[in-house]
Amino acid sequence: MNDALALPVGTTLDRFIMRKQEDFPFASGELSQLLRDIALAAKIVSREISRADQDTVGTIGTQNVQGEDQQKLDVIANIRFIRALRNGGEVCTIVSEEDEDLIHTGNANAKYIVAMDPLDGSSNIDVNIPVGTIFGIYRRLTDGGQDGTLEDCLQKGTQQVAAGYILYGASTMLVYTTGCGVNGFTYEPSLGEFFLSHPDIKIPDKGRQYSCNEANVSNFPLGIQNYLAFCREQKYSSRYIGSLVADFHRNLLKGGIYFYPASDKNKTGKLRLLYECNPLAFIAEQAGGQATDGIERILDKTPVALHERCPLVIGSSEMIEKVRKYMTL
Ligand code: AHM
Ligand code: MG
Repeated sequence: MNDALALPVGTTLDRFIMRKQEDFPFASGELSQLLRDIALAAKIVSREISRADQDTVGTIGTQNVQGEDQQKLDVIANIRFIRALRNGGEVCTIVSEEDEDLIHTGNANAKYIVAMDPLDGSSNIDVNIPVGTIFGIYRRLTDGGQDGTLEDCLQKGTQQVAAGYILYGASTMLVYTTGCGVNGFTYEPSLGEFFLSHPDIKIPDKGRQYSCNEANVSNFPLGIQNYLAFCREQKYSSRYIGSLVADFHRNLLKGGIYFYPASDKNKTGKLRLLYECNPLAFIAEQAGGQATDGIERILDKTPVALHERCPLVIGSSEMIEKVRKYMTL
């Protein structure tokens, strides 16, 4: 059921979540609380990002599990989201880009798992370019009373009960789905509230923008190279921020395609299946778009490791179909 159209622009996120919950008579309210916890952490991280002072900007001198330099804000965002999820009580276990192992919250009876990239694109932070948080939510498979397990976390994307992202840009936006369409909320800092600003988002079936790191083109698979040549022939616009949430968000609203394929440098692509590709794939599909690794639907992929990477081609449906054709030629 999708009652978003019945709720006017300007509805607060809290009211929206509550009204959605009322559509499901047996809903316990736990997922609603979890979404509110994420929104709380988003407000705090938004404040830290806009502050951008010497306590928050720059590297911290350590590397994350991927071997990438950790920014101070990576660490701050990770702490803020973990704290909100732990205190909220609805999540037993978290997978984070910033932590090699599972993070157990101590809420062993909680039934949800969250996979998240607390601050994606953070290498852009010191040049004031938009960054984002990405999250996917799963119901645990194991019984409560114990910490979540690897099996609980390595579920297919189709098993997500909700997914979303927060874009910290000119304004801060939270966009999420629970499988009943996609809705976007804009944060009003002076009131401390997210308000519904983009109800029932639908991605245009086709667009004229493509987003990829063209410096890697000679290493892309041939099908992708040929598709890129097609985009250039068609005089599509190249639009690449290098911040996945921002590139995805633009394409979601205007129509377009984002791809980060496998290359010689990144043999299985760069982006992470659990907390980058799966949540955005769920949102793309709910908005009428598609997401593939070039061959297989992202949401059908069976994860085998917490931090595994996979190629991503995501966006407007007709553009993805075109890529699929080029990949099979
Ligand atoms: P991160 O999770 O370390 O921030 O890396 C993911 C980011 C995406 O936001 C972005 O689309 C991509 O990496 C950019 O990669 P590249 O610089 O290779 O084009
Ligand atoms: Mg990331």
